[in-house]
Amino acid sequence: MAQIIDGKALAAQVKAEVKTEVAAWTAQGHRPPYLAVVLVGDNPASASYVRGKAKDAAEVGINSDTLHYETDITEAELLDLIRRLNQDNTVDGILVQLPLPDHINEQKVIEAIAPEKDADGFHPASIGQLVLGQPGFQPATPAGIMEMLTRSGIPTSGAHAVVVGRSNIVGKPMANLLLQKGVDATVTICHSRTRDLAAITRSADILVAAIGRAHFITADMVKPGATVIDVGINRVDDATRERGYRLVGDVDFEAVRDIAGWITPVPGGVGPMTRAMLMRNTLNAAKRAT
Ligand code: L34
Repeated sequence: MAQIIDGKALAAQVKAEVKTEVAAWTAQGHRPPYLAVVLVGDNPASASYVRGKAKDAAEVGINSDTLHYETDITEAELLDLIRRLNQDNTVDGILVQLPLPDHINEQKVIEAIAPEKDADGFHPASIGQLVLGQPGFQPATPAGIMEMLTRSGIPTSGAHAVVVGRSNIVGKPMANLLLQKGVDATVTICHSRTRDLAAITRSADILVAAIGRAHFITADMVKPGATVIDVGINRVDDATRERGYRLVGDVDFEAVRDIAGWITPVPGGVGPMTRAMLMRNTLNAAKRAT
């Protein structure tokens, strides 16, 4: 039976550290760090994640506002808002929650954010620094996964890490972090066109599932003793729940936990850790601003 990697508990550790650092920072006479969160439209999942971010910020002593706009905001209006936040010296970090409506070019919006306020680490400048192994803002989800591995004492050097999914916000940065000098994993990236996926995932010592399909990773795809990191957050109908749905990951948790050595749950795994790493990025943005 696999050991559970408790994302909620690890996120609480990270948040406690950030809280101590924020207190030390303000004790030196600085104002508290400030994060502007931009939310467009009424996607219930996005609204829920953004509420979580605001709650975490308050908990660690970071000030934040959620700037909520209707779905019909134009791309030009959104770009103009970002320009104003870029120029506002009281704003340390800017985050535009994704996905955006179809009429808005996400990449254009990401690139409009001043690199020194890129709390999400999605700007090409941040991605470039990550790939080069230079200090900079790292996307919160893959950075959180690295913390989970380190804090759980899971060895990475020489390990075969298989990342399933090639998104700009998880798969690509995740693979690059695992590849860094000092982490030293041997990395394979798989995606929807990969042939004989199960043969590859079965050779993984560390398997990161970021596909976006409920229960996609089944027990037969996992090597006994492997570390399985589940990035998926899928809503499946569940009439027994008050909300009418429950959250499940990309991994068939109940079956895979009998095979794996370590496994992250959903909820309470990667999600809370993502939020905690965002707080760390925001603090770093405030420190870099002075
Ligand atoms: N710009 N867009 C931007 N930055 C991000 O870092 C994100 N991401 C992803 C979606 N879009 C983004 C998030 O914030 C995914 N994501 C995220 C963050 C937190 C949680 C899930 C996804 C989270 O808190 N999950 C909880 C359950 C939350 C619930 O009940 O809905 C968990 O325990 O997994």
